[in-house]
Amino acid sequence: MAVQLLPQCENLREHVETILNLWQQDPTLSGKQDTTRIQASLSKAISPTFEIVFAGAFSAGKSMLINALLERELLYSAEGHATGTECYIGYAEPNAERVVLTFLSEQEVQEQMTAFCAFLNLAPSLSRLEDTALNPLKERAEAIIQQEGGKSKSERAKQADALRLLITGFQQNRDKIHPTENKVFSMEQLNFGNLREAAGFARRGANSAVLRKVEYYCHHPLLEDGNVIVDTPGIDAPVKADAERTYRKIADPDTSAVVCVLKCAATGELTKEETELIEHIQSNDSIRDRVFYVFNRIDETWYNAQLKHRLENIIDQQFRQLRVFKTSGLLGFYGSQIKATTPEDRFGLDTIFSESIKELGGEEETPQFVSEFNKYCTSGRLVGSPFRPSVHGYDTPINNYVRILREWGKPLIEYMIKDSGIEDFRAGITRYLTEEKRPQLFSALADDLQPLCIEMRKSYLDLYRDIDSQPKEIDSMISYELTLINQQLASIGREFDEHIQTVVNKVINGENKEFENDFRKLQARMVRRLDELLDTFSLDNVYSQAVRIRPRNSTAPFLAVLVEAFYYLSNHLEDILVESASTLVENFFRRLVDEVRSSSYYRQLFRLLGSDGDLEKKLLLVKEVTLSSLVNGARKECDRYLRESPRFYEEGTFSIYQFREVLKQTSQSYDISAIQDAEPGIRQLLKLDFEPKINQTVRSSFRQETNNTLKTQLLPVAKQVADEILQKYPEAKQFMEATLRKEAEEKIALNQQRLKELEASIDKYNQAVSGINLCLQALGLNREMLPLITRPEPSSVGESVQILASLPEQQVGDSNASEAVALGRSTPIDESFPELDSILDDLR
Ligand SMILES: Nc1nc2c(ncn2[C@@H]2O[C@H](COP(=O)(O)OP(=O)(O)OP(=O)(O)O)[C@@H](O)[C@H]2O)c(=O)[nH]1
Ligand SMILES: [Mg+2]
Repeated sequence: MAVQLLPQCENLREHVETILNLWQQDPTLSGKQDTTRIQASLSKAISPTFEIVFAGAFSAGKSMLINALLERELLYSAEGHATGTECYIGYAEPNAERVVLTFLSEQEVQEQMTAFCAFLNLAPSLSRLEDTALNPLKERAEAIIQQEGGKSKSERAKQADALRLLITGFQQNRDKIHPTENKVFSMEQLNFGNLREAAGFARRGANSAVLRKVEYYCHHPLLEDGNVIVDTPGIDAPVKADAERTYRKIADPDTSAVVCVLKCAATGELTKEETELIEHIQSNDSIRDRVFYVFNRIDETWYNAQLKHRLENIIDQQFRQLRVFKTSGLLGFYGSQIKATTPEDRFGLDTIFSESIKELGGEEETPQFVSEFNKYCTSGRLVGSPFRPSVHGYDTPINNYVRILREWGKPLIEYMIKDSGIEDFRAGITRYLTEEKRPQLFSALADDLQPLCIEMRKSYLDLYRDIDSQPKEIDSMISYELTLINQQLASIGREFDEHIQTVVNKVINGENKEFENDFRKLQARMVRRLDELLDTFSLDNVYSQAVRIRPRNSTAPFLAVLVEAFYYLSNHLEDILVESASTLVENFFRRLVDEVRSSSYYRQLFRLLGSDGDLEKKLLLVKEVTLSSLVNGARKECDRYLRESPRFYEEGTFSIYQFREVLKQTSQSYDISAIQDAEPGIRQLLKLDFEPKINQTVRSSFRQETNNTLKTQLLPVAKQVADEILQKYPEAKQFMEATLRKEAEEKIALNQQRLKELEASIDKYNQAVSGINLCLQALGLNREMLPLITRPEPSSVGESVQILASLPEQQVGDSNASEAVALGRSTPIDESFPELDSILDDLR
């Protein structure tokens, strides 16, 4: 089944992989495009096999269509759920036809049985698959089929029938089923004399139930060149696991093309499952547009004008410009089979159909094809043809069939086969497989590679130009570097300024996490401190303080007590706010200095000056100014706490009510005891006045103060520093002159190294692309070739470098055409890359 690639294409995988590796290794390129699509198209192009999967609704006629395509009865085709396993049909030499059968493992059989039992609400013990457990289960399944009135009468009956077949299959093939492995048998091991017998075994329902995979190897020209036809269970098969197998096959990267067999000729509409199938097909990169849509059962539209009309609408609206075929697998297949029959065997009734005829009480049962044939003769399809068959209502279908064929013979059969559309389908598939497939697969690969190559070529040339434009002598490198100093100083200053702006903006917008944390701590400390102060301050002390101020008097007004308490609270709160604000500023600047130190502009500044040019010192100065400004702000803020808020004394507020109550209490006597008794009330009063003030501070005014201070202190300094850095040119020049020699030496060496690597990459790229282009040419593809890279002449070295000088001779080739491709001259590529000329001009 292996396919011989053209000699020019033998190293295709290697070439494409070289390009992909170069792409992956280059960090500037690797993230830009996804290469999985290229890998998929590469494996398709060089794969020895090409799997064509037939998929569609169950009973759409997939198996019949494959039989018709190959003109032999290979696959089991029947009403109801016929195919339960994947069947592969590959190529064999005429005398080497064979079948390979892969059986389920006992474990898999058990899993399937358990699933059926769960559906049927049966709870048998299946720990060991002994007949003692299986026979009663089979009887239960048969009973269910009877109850439901037949095996296809309901979903329950269908599942019961599937279970029955599975049990029978397991019992009959026990010797071929391993506990955990999938055993594989050749035809000879199973004592089948030929493919027909083996296929007959696999077709039987019970056997097919325990088969995991069937592989046929047949002699047919369609299967040459590695083509493999795959038959699958219907996507809406009543046995869920079977349907899932089909979906898995559709997603499988081994699947290369799909024949989507649709049933809408018989139903007049696309089902939900069919639409889903089409979507699934489209999402597999291994399939792309390699899809054939077959509207099978077309014969049904011949007897029903409405169906015909609906089918035409569907095709017109949804399948225009796609590969569409209309077929009758049934008429096409049996037509091909009865061509070889004679009046003596009653046109196949005694041979091909002998099994399906089985006499029923002396009367023969009509095979499906015979009825369909008679229907065909009266369908109107023969109008305008030389045939005039008549079906007599008074005679049996079988007699009509034999008589008509006797009268009209082979020409009528030929006519019907033509009508069945099978020949057109076969011709279409054959043309695709023999003429279009290979070129198309390679073309798809080239299409996928093209954008990648264009990107690589551009990137390599840009890099080449960049390295090449840099001085190659130490002295010129030094003067080149010196010319850059001004520019570098300016960008250091600009980056510093931008950095500070970003930091300040983040604080203002509340996006600096650490700063927000610190500020929240400040808020919490203020609120907690107020509570502590209210809880712990001593009224005795406050009262004594008020009395002490006026030595002439031995008592003090309640208001004086309040006044002292106000001073006490405000002063203590000020202490805590000042302390917290200092911590906030300290932390903020510590982080800022750390960030600045680890920035690239800071390193660059060191490189140019050998120091940071007092940058850090300046930041610390700003810190001091910011700190004192914010401490002042904090003091001012807390000083204002001394003023009672006017709301506090407003008529009708709780605070004024409380004030009066306390006043009443304190005026009871003139010694300290009245004040002491009023202590809870006084605390309450203080709380009512202070809480809103603190809230205002921590939630709004002090935050605003902080933001403003940072902004007004930091931003102007950042600008000023940027300017100062720019002024450092003389210092930088002096310093750099001393260090540049060593740096220049290193840089030149590095550039040489980079250039060497780049040249090696370009050579590798060119070799790979020439290899691919030669393969594309050998296939006779009339398409744009992949772009080669013509390395520009180095600007300071006079000699011209012929880039492909290192190409092996056989790749450059003898013919002028292939030489032109290999050298990247006068091919369609040059026209598609006009920018190359301008790059070359620039470099010269
Ligand atoms: N009228 C008519 N019947 C057809 C045609 N093709 C297939 N059939 C019948 O439809 C039934 C199902 O055919 P299969 O080939 O088993 O269909 P399938 O798609 O393989 O079905 P599953 O394997 O069960 O998914 C059989 O009885 C066929 O004889 C057709 O073109 N016209
Ligand atoms: Mg089938």
